[in-house]
Amino acid sequence: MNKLLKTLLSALSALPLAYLATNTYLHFKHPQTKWDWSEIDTEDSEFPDDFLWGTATAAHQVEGNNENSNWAAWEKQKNENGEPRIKTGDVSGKAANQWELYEKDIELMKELGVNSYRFSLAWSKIQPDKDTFNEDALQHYDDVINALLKNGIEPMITLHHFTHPIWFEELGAFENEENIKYFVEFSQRVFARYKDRVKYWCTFNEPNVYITGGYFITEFPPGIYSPVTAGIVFENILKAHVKTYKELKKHEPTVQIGIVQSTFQFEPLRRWHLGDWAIARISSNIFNETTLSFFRTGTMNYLLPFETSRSYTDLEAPNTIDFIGLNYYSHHAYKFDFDFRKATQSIAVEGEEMTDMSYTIYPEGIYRAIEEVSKLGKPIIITENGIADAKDDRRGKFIKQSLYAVSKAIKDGFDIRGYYYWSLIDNFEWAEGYSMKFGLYEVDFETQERKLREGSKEYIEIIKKFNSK
Ligand code: GCO
Repeated sequence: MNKLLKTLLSALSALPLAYLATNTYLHFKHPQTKWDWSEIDTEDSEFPDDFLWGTATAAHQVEGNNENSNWAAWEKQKNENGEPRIKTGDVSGKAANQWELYEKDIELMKELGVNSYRFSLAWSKIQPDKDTFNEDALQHYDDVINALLKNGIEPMITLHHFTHPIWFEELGAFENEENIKYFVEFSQRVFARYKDRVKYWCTFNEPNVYITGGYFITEFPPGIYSPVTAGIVFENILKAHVKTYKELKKHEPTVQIGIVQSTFQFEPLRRWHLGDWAIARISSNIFNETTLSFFRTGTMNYLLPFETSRSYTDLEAPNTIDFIGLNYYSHHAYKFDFDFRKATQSIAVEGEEMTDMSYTIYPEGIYRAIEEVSKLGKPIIITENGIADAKDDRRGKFIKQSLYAVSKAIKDGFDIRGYYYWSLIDNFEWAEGYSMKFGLYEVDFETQERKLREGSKEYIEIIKKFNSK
C-alpha cells in the first residue's frame, strides 16, 4: 500500500515536468512567427520574369444566374432557427453578371497588367441534368478562354469550386463514393474541349474548407454537423482528384494539374495552456495536414480524438499533382473547450489589425504557409490571397506586405510560380453574402459598374515593375 502511494506521488510530481516539457516542445516546434514590419522595406522584392501574375474568381461568386446548383438551393433555405442561411439574407442572384460582362472584366485585367486569370466552370450550367451537356454553356467558356488568350492572359481553370449541380447533390455528392465517376466524366468532357488552350487546371478548390463549411461549421451545404461524414467526403474528394488527374493526364501530359489547398495557422490562444495547444494541433492536422500528407506520403490521416478517425492510402497520390495551389488568408486562435465546436470558434489573434472577416492581417503567415506546402516537393502557385476591406484603408499595405513575404520566400529558394489576388471584383462571399469586399474593383451591384479601388494600385505598381510579358 505504502509502495503504491509512493509510486502514485512520484508520478504526480512528474506531471508538472511533463507539462512543461510538452509545452516547451510545442512552443519551439510551432513558433508563432512575427515580423517587425517597421524594420522591413517592402520595396525590396524581386520576382522571376516568367511569374504568373493573376487574379482569381469562382463561377458562383461572380457569374450570376446559378439557378441549378446546390448553393442556389442553399441560399434560399432557412436554418433550424428560421434565419436565412446567408448571414445577410442575400442570394447570389445576378452576382457581378460576369456571364455577360466577361469582356469588360478582361479589360479590367488588362488595366491591372495581370497575365493570368483563375476562374471556375459552373458545372451546374454545363450539365444541368445528368444526361445533358449544354452546348451554349460550353460555348460560353470557349468564348471566355479565347478572349483571355487574345488579350495575352493565361487561363487557369478550377473544375470544382464548392458548387455542383442539384442532381449531383441529390445523389449525395461526395458523401457517396459511387458519385466520383460523375465528377470525373464532367472533367473529362470539359478537358477534352479546352485542353488545347488551357494549360493550368485545378481539380478542387479547398477540400478542407468544403468539409469544414459543410460538416463542421455548417455554413455551407449540406450544413449537417458530422465529423464522420466529413472524413468520408474528404477521402472521396481526394480519390476523385487522383482519378481525374490520371484520366486527364492520359490525354495531354503537358498540362499542369494541381489541387488547391487553403492554409490557415491555428494558434493556441494561451501558449502556456496545453488544452489550447491540443485544439490548435488537432485543427491543424484535420484542416492543413489531411490533404498535404496524402500528397506527400500517399496516406491521409483524418483524426478527431474521441469522435472519429479515418485513414486511407494510395501510394500513387504523390505523383498526381504537378503543382500545389495555395490559398492563404490569415491565422486563428483557439481556446480549449470540451466541445470541439465551441473550441474552434475563431478568435482573432490579439495585437493585430483586423480584416473585415473575423481574422486579422497576418502577411508573414503566407511565408509559413509556403514553408508548409513546400514539403510536397512540388511547384507552388499562390492561387488566392487577398483582403476583405470595404473601407479600402488596409488593402494597399496588405498587398505590399504579402508580396514582400512571397518574394522573400522565392529568394529563400522556394519554388513559387505565381500569385493570384483574390479577387478581381467584389463578389458573393458564400455565408457572408455581399457584405465582404474582396475586389480590386468595387462593384455597384445595381448598375454593375466596376471601379478600381485606390489600394489596388499597389498591385498594378508591383506588376508593372516585374511583369515582362
Ligand atoms: C474560399 C474560396 C473563395 C473565397 C475567398 C475569400 O476560400 O472560400 O476559395 O471562394 O471567396 O477565399 O474568403
